[in-house]
Amino acid sequence: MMNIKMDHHLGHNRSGCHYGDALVGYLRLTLLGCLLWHALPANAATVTYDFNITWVTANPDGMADRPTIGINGQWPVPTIRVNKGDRLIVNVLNSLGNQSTSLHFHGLFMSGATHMDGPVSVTQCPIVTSDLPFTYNFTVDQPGTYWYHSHIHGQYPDGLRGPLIVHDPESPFKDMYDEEVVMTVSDWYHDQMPGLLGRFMSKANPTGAEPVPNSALLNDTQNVLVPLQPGKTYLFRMVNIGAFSGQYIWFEGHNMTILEVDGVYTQPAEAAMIYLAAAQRCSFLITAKNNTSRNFPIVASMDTDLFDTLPDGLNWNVTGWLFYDTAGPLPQPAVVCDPFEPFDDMGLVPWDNQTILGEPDQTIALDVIMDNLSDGANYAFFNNITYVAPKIPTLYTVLTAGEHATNPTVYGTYTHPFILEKDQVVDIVLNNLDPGKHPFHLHGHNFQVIWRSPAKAGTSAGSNVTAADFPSIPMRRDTVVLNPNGNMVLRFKSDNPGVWLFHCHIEWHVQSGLMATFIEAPLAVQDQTLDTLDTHGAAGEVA
Ligand SMILES: *[C@@H]1O[C@H](CO)[C@@H](O)[C@H](O)[C@H]1NC(C)=O
Ligand SMILES: *[C@@H]1O[C@H](CO)[C@@H](O)[C@H](O)[C@H]1NC(C)=O
Ligand SMILES: *[C@@H]1O[C@H](CO)[C@@H](O)[C@H](O)[C@H]1NC(C)=O
Ligand SMILES: *[C@@H]1O[C@H](CO)[C@@H](O)[C@H](O)[C@H]1NC(C)=O
Ligand SMILES: *[C@@H]1O[C@H](CO)[C@@H](O)[C@H](O)[C@H]1NC(C)=O
Ligand SMILES: [Cu+2]
Repeated sequence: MMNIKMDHHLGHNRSGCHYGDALVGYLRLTLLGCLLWHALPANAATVTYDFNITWVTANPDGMADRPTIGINGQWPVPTIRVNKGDRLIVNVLNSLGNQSTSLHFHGLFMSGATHMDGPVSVTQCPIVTSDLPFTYNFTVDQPGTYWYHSHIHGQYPDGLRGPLIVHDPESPFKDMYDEEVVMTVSDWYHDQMPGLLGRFMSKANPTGAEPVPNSALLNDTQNVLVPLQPGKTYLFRMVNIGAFSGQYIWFEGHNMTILEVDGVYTQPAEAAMIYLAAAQRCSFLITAKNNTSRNFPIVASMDTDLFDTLPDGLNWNVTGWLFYDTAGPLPQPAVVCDPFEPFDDMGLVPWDNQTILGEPDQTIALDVIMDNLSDGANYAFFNNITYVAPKIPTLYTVLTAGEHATNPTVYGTYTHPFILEKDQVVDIVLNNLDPGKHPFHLHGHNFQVIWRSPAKAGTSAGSNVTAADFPSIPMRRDTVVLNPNGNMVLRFKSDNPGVWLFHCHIEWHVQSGLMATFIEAPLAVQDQTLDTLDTHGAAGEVA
């Protein structure tokens, strides 16, 4: 009885996803007999995706055909779906021909599997064009709304980004809705990233003005119709898979009941409008009207405060509709004249009521600075360091440095390494010396946001913050916006040995250096990773 495995050893099939097979396997197994079903984790399947990464042509805003990075000949790229507890295998074959690639699974902790995290030069070498796939292989133990994207050379805005949904049979909210709607929001460029990056990081752009997107997309298109049936309640899982712009999102005539941010369940919270920065996720309930008398606009509006200029003719809004009346008109959204007042995520309370972690054992203080270097281009700095990728991925240095792995100097100054000891409470104190918003993301963790100066307070708030100002049950997520000239304190426990990037998720600022490397419990990383490689002979995967 214990020999029964949920693994399906699926063959390679270029047509894509095997979730259906895994589900069939699960159903078949549950039919094997009631005696088994208490003994086995009902959802511990292996879910395999074969991704052949290729160039395709796409034109999601109807304004310009452009080469776009697709999967298995298609764009938009597929949504990855697993159940909590599943093993996820993604075989990545790079058929681009002219670019390397990699995949990061944003928000997943990769416990014991830091070598599967995806950032090139940090935990792996690039996946080059070849006829051999690179296999990502890890278990997923968190529920909620995530996404996957390329983590090399500012590549994901060229198309290689999509949702990753972790279903939770034990969700505390599972009885509150009838259906689920996955929806992405994003900015979109007509030009490809290599050219845009060259112009951005150049002495011809000394102020570091970021390229302004050409349009906004809802679900990788415009004018998306979301069919709703009267009387039903829907769980929307919304992901900002964009490169740069935060988005204000609202549904005319309907409130949202927020239940999750970045994979963290929350106490239900009512919102009329939300703000999703690049890389943030939110799931919320929308209760349908009980009649089909009209259709209602859905609006996403790019945060133009981030743009240095507003080019003539730019439409920074995108519209879709809650589609009740298939024969009825699609009304234009009402113009909102008042300043936007999105729901403040600092007001969220995690469902698990996790209380604030104790006093920090280590505090990492980072000033966010934009400045020019002698090549005339504009760079982003934490303190006085702008990140430069090492030639050897940082994880490989951990694995080969022996006892010296605890000495930050072996990683090179410009990877901006911080060594964290196992199971400590760590504070990251961020001071924004820049007038822009920056959504900060930590790999391998989520964090408690124990302090954030309010949106318009600037430098005037937060210089005298004490523990008395911290909430007893702080909001937790994996990506959070640092306000213009503001400050913020993030707290987490270093309980996940690995090499984890901490960075701004605006892809322009990743390229201009707003990153640091957290090397967490390096000696434990040596034990766990070398074990994995030895036992399973997978050394080729990381080489
Ligand atoms: C994935 O990893 C598990 C555990 O290390 C291993 O048993 C399995 O063979 C791996 N699968 C693939 C396809 O590499
Ligand atoms: C968004 O697109 C995905 C596939 O890319 C699809 O599964 C989903 O149903 C779409 N959502 C809506 C609201 O159209
Ligand atoms: C339909 O909704 C309206 C307004 O929300 C409410 O007053 C009415 O009682 C509802 N009707 C039914 C049959 O639920
Ligand atoms: C986008 O929507 C906002 C809110 O209704 C409105 O103020 C703005 O004028 C719109 N922008 C464009 C270009 O239509
Ligand atoms: C940054 O400043 C610190 C403190 O003044 C100094 O020790 C360090 O060498 C500087 N790093 C770089 C890269 O200049
Ligand atoms: Cu930034």
